[in-house]
Amino acid sequence: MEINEVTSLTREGDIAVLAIDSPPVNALSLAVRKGIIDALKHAQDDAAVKAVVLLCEGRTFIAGADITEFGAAPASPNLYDMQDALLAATKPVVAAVHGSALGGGFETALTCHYRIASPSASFGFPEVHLGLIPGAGGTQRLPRLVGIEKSFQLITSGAPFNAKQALEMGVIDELTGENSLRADAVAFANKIVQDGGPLRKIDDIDDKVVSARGKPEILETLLKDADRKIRAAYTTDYVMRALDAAANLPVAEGLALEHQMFFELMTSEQSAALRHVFFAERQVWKVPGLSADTPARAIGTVGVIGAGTMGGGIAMNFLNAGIPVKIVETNQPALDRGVETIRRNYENTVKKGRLSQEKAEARMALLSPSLQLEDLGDVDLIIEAVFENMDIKKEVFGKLDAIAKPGAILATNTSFLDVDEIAAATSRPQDVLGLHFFSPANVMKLLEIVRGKETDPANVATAMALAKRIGKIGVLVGVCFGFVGNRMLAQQLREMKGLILEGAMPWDVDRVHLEFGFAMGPFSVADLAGLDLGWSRETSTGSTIQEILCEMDRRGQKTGAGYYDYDENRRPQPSPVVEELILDFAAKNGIARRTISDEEILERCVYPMINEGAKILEEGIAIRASDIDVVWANGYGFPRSRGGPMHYADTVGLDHIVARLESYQAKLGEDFQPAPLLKKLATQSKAFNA
Ligand code: T1G
Repeated sequence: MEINEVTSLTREGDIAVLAIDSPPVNALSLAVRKGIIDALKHAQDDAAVKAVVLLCEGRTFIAGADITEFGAAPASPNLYDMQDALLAATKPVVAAVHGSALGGGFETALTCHYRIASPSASFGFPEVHLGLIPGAGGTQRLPRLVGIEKSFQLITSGAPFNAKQALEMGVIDELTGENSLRADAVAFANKIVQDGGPLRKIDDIDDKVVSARGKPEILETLLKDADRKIRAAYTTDYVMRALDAAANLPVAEGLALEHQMFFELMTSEQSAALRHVFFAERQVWKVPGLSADTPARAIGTVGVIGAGTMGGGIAMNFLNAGIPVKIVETNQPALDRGVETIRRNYENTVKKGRLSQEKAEARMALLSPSLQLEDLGDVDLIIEAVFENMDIKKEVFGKLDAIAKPGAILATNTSFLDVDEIAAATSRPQDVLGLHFFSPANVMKLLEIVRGKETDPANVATAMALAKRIGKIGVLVGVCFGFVGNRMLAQQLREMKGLILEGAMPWDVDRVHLEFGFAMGPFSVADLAGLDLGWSRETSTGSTIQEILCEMDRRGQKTGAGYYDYDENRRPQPSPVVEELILDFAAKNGIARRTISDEEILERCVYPMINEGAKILEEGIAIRASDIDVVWANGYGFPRSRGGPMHYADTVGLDHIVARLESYQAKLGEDFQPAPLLKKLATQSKAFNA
């Protein structure tokens, strides 16, 4: 019988099967909550029904609360009303899990009397990734099954665990067949009915938490031993308080405290920002005008030109996905170095236990080194990662035009050059696009896919599909100097270098960025990347602090000194040498230094980036503001808990951003002139991410 548009109840003998069918992930939307409540009432009222199986159609069990409802006015019945209906059931309810039982989905299963799962199923509380804690009983019921210690690990990490581990921990009662979940669930329910016995409720179990009662040192030790990220997460304190309640309070009081803390977090700016990034990272795949069924070309083999840091890292992405790669260099030593670097990377991953030796060897076996560009004549996609020079790139693409097979995609890894100009060096501009990987290319999730004015839409679709296949977040961008990320980065670089001449020191600028939430400050990042990128002693003019540092052989971490001094463990220290250098440089250039506030440092490093983002949107270089947020959260370490530069601007208020930019414009010039789109939105009291 259909209960509502997403819920049905069907009888199988004495068992009622309550099925949820709410694509894409059976999230606990209002309709799903209503459907479960109404279906349970039907099952309760039907004397012929002896037990209920709760399962989902589609790819997964309930994957959580419906995050799209967050921030909106709560709709009744809420998640707790639905759980109360399950808790009040007088007939056994068996949750039958496949796919991922996450967050509120897992918590729903914990309010059922029994839980079974298919072997490929997984469970987890990913709430902390959204700046939340489990808010529907997870922090009170999981400890009653697995204890405080295991609950601390699972909830603070947000890590999923598989069905086998769930069985071992006592989270589920039985594993089903991989393709017989429904039948096995009905059989399990029948057995429960035949066995009789009292209904089993987690809320009545105490033995797993009583051992931690009155022992706060248990949680204190867990926190002390936790890794740095968990200790630093603002949600960890909330988890600690919730688990302390699980150990020491009756379940009703623990639930009340959990609910209160959950709502406190749900209404926080951090959680709103993290939820924004969650959805933004799923929006990037939606390209207006590119229908979902645009045929993507099959990419069976890839050619990479250049076996340096970028070329080797790029090649690894495809080897990791099981795609054969031909890697080409101009000379044997460079080729050998490149191949050896890839091999060493895999060996290190094997040593860390994150990859089997067998898989590492299988990936290396897919790599074919060559000195001949002609060997790329049969591959489906060629990516060049040669020196960042337009003439060199145009020469390479001219050669590829003659070598590559018809229909092969020719991609440049350039990080800021004009892709249209490169495409014009071939007779097939429709097959040319940019694939801008971020270093280290085998690690960074972001891939800027640069669409040329003549790039064939099928090639765009192919590149987007390939990005997914190699585990990247592919953001489609247009052609301009620096595309999205580097174009905005140029604003930050200009301001940070000006600030240290006008009165701040590199460590002041970095501290402000760290306090804002960046993992590293921009000067530390520069030292890590190397201050001599694009620098040469022959052409150095000594006209900037960075050039002078390079001339002093202070080229960053790799030389033990850059903007910072580094000890033998590469720990950075503010450098008296650099401080003196900056003061002398400012004096020689007639710059009267002044005290610069943290607020000015932050505003001058971030607001011009936001302003550039507005121009990027106006020019159509980025499809949507949230794409810009995805670029910065995944390519440049912009704190996810701030949502990305454009979301952060919305949080601050665009009118405030405009006012501050105009104030700096009056003092510092046209670099701060607000973009027309920014001014328009501010005037209309609108936001970037409407
Ligand atoms: N609510 C609403 N929509 C969701 C959703 C959710 N929880 N999860 C996914 N979607 C949408 C997503 O936006 C995308 O939409 C589509 O589903 C496919 O997602 C009280 C409060 C389940 C592992 O954090 O981890 O419960 O773009 O591309 O790669 O304590 O989605 O297609 O229109 O990611 O196969 C806790 C989040 C919520 C799980 C599937 N749950 N989701 O991955 O597909 S908070 C989560 C995921 C909570 C309780 C608290 C993944 C997935 P569209 P997808 P996938």
